[in-house]
Amino acid sequence: MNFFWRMGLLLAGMLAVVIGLSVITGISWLDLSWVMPDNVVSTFGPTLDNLWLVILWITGIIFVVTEITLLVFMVKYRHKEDRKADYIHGSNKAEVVWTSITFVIVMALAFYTKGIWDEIRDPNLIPADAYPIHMMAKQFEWNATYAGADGQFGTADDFLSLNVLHIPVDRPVVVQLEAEDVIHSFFLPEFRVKQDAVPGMSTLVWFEATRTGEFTLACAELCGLGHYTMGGTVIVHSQADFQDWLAQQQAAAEDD
Ligand SMILES: [Cu+2]
Repeated sequence: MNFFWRMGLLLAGMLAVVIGLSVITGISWLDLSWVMPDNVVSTFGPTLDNLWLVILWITGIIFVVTEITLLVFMVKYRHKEDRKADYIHGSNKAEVVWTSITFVIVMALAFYTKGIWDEIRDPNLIPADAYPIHMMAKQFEWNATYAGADGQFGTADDFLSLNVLHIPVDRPVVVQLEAEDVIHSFFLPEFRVKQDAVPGMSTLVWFEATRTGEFTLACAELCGLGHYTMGGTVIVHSQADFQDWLAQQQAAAEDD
């Protein structure tokens, strides 16, 4: 059996495994929802998902083209009796070409994403009516502080919610994120929110829930032995329920 046949059989085998797996698991080639589930509940989430898919397609196509080229060259330039290898010193032309292509792609992505980046990350563009919450991360819990009736933090009517972040639907929320001990990462997968909490730093992160329900709060930074337990819940209330919950907590805080 010559070399081409062996390579052909190998490729056919790999293809059969991939197709077999996709048939057995019912996962389609073009449906990528199993990679990025369609469970997004924040206003900017769909834009981020879309961006992620665009980048996945670009890198995916480059990956496939590169691997095919590698295979073709492996076959084309395989060992043959009486064929000697050439010593070459690299190619300036090739270097310039692939560096330029990469540069253009990265710059295009930078301009394409600037709007959404500003919207999410620019501290000056945080919605003015965002509801403020202070979040202190520590090994291994999330302490959310609410300002209480006076709307001021650091006063007697502040109250704490441990590992459960209560927020209203359809209203921006701005979380002031801090860490007490080591670096943690505030991760709300369904909101497509992830932000490091760094000791000594105060970071603002905002988002707006688009529907009510219970969602995941997790730490996405390996922060110690108990890291895996550093989880919680985000409860998105209707606006009225949120006001009721606030009133209840405030009343309880005043009783103390
Ligand atoms: Cu942590």
